[in-house]
Amino acid sequence: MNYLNTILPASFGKIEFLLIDIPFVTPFVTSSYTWNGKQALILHLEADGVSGYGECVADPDPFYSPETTVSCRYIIREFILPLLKPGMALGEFLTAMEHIRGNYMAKATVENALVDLLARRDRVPLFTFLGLPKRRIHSGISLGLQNTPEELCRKVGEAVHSGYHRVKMKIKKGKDYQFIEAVRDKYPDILLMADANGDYQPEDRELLSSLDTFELTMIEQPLSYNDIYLHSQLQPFLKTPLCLDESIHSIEDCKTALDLNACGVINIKEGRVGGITNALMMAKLCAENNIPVWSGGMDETGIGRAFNIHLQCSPYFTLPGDTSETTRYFKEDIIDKPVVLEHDGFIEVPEGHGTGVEVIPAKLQKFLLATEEVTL
Ligand code: OSB
Ligand code: MG
Repeated sequence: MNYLNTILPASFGKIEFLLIDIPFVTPFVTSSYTWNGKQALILHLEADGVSGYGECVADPDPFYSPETTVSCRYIIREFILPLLKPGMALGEFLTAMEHIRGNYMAKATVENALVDLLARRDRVPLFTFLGLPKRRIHSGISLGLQNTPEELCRKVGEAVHSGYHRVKMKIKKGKDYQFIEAVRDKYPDILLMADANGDYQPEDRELLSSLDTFELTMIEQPLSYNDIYLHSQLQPFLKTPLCLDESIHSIEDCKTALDLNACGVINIKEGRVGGITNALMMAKLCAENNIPVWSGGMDETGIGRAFNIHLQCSPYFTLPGDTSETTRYFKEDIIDKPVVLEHDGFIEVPEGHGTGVEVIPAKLQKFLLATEEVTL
C-alpha cells in the first residue's frame, strides 16, 4: 500500500463540517429503526489548491451503531484533526489515530477526506491512488421491510427488472419465513439474502435453520449487533452462511470472527471499520481465510457511495454488495454524477480525479442544516 507514504499537505486552507439532510424517496424500514432521510456529516478539507470530501456514515441516532453524527463531529474536532502535523505521511497519520480507541466511523470520515484530497492533488482517480485496478462494480439492492409479501415481491420484481445482481431483503421476527417464501416462489434463481439487523436470539435457532430451504446466499447479522461468539454457536446449525455486519468494527473483530468460525461471509463497510485502508486489510485477511467479503452501504449520499465504489476495485471484494443507483434513495443528491446501472447491471467507477464526483453548491445549500469551520 504505497499510497500510505504520500505526504499530507503542510497546512489546510479550510477545514469545515457540513451537516446535511436529504429526504429519502421512501422511508427505509429495518428491524432496528425507520429512517426517513439521510442526515450526513460531511468533512470538507481544502489544501494545495484542491478539496477533499469525506462522508461520515453515522446516523443522528444510535440505532445502527453507537456512533452518531454528533459524537463523530466531537471526536474528529477534538481528537483526530489535532493529530495532523506538517510533513507527516498518510500512514503515519493513520498510525497516530490508533491511539484513539473505537470511533471507527469518525476515523473513516477523516481518512476519506484526506485520500480524496491527495488523489485530486495527484490528478488521478481514487482507485489509481490506492493502487487498485479499474473495474466495473457489481450492483446490489437492500430492500427495507415491507407491509406484505405481495408488496415485497413487487419491489423484488422491480429490482430484478432493473438488472440488480443480487437482492437483499430486511427481515425481522414475524416478517421472515413467509416473506422469503413468497419471494423464492416467484424468483427461484436470483441471488437472494436476508438481513435481520440483530433481531433474533439464540433461542430462535429452529426458525433460522428452517430458512435453509430457501437457499439464501447468506443471512446477515441475525443475532445481536454486539455479538460474534453467539453467531459462532449458531453457524454450525445452519447450512446457510452467516454474514456479520454491525458487530465487526476492526481487524481484531475480524480475526475473532474468523478464528471462531462465526460466519461464512463478512460485510465490510469502509465507513464502519475506520476507512479504506482498514477495509482493504480486512478484505485481504478474509481472502486468505477463504471468507468472501462484500461492500455494504449506509444509504450514503453520492460522496460516501463513491468511496464504496472505488473500494470495490479491489479484487478481494468478490460478492455483489449494497451498491445501488442514486435514484433508489434520493430525488436529488448533492453531487454529480449520480450512480446508474449499466445495461448489464454493472456500475462504472467514476473517471475524474479523487472520488470523481463533484459537489453541486446549490444542492449542498438546499440540504444544509449547519456548518462549522475548524482551525487547527
Ligand atoms: O444493515 O446493512 C445494513 C442501511 C443503513 C444501516 C444499516 C444497513 C443498511 C442497509 C442499506 O442495508 C444499504 C444501502 O443501500 O446503502
Ligand atoms: Mg446489515
